[in-house]
Amino acid sequence: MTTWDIAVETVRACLENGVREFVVCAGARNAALVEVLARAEAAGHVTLRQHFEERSAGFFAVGRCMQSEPCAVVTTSGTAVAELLPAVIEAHYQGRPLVLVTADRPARFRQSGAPQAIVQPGIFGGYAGAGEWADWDRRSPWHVNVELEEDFVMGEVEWPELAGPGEAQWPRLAASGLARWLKDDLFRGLVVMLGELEPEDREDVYHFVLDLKAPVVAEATSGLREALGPVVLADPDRALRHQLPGKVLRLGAVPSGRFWRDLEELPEVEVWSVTRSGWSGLARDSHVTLGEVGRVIRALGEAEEAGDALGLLDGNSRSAAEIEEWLEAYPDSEPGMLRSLSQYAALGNGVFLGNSLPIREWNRFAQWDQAIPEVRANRGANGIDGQISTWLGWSAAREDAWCVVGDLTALYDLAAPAMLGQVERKGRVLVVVNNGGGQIFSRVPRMAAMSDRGKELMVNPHELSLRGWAEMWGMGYCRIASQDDFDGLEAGEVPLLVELVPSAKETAAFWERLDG
Ligand SMILES: Cc1ncc(C[n+]2csc(CCOP(=O)(O)OP(=O)(O)O)c2C)c(N)n1
Repeated sequence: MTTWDIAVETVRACLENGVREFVVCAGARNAALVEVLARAEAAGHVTLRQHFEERSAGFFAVGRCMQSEPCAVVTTSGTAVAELLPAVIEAHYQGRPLVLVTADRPARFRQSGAPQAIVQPGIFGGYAGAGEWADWDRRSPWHVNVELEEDFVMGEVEWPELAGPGEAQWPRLAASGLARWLKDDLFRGLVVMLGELEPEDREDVYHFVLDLKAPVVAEATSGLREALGPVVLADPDRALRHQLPGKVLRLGAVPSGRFWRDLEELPEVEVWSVTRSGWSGLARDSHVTLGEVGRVIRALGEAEEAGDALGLLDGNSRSAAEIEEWLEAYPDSEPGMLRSLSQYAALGNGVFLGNSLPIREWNRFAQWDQAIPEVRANRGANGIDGQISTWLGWSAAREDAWCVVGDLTALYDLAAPAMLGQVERKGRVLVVVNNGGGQIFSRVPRMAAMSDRGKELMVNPHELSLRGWAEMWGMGYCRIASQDDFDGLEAGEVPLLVELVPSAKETAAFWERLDG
């Protein structure tokens, strides 16, 4: 086959397997693929976007896959391929259909030291499947490595009759064990923990949880944190530390809260997870049901009321009132500013939360009155890399999309805004909580005993402002250093960068009151 024919076949196979979106990262080696894709775009078969930086492109594609459809990244050969590894790992742990189409030099170049010739087959290890397309389950990364000569002669392309995108493959559903478990020993206290839920799972989870009437720990990414009302624990990490439940039912992705981590050391608490990713999220024994959460719940039938055997919800209004009191007392603290920010963001059309403090503080301190249409995060491998890119991918077609990340997280993904010209811009707001470094580490108790130099190495302190970065990419800019500055926050036609600068003094005082 000629290089052109191989390129045509590769793109056709992608189309036949339901891949309709591509992020192109060009180089000499993948020029034939790029040209075939350009023609597929002209024929109306695909959506193309481009980026010069493969790491960012990979995460952007992970974000696109959050819409349940596969997305491919198309790279040239060499280290361009290696740049995709973090996104592939994230997609592996999230269970996303990320496709990697990597141009390679012909096999004879391998281990020769020739330019841009590295060993590409298997480069993603166990994090991506490869081989016959028929073996792809459409819910995990898939690698297509294509050997191409650099010179090629272009020909015509005939497009196949395209079927629908194809369904993800799931193992056979078995819910009877879980149904029995849910009825046993309810006197020991059942707590439901909600991690990230796909939008199509939410309705079933919502009704099931309300029927169960058990206390709920609802992460913002479940999409049900606000909607479930009085059964949601206002300060779950504190409530559960004092009163240990006998059983935990987790629905959705692995939760980010403290209590989930504590479960590692609490083998007496039985845990059953129902999850699309299949990960138990714990290194100890627990039960896992792999499947679409909504379908598993429907298979359980009517939920029997479990109730609140331990009275965990009794102290709920007191906990909530206490948090409100400290948020009001320290309005310019990081939690205080996040509370105000969440009131603005709730008017938008979805929020993406960065790892580190944003996701934890949002879960604990964001407003409770208004349900936000969708909240997303990259909780697969919990990296701080590629966050802005993933947000842009997830919200590419969405107006009024918000993102909240830490300053180091933003500095990690400086090339992400290159995509701003290829996505919806209206009402887009990127909030960077600039607390001068990785302040999550200053909240870790065991760090208190570290030397000053040790702490400095952990936090990466800095005094940078992101104003110049906003200007570079044509974003509006707004600095918020106190509650009064929120008056200047107005989203518009141009993406807006909000640099949120909390008071370190108020933040320290807030935490001392809450934890003290
Ligand atoms: C790729 C990657 N490198 C390192 C880490 C370890 N890490 C976790 S949080 C964090 C600091 C994040 O700082 P920032 O984005 O400013 O957020 P803040 O802690 O201030 O909320 C680091 C370095 C990580 N999670 N991922």
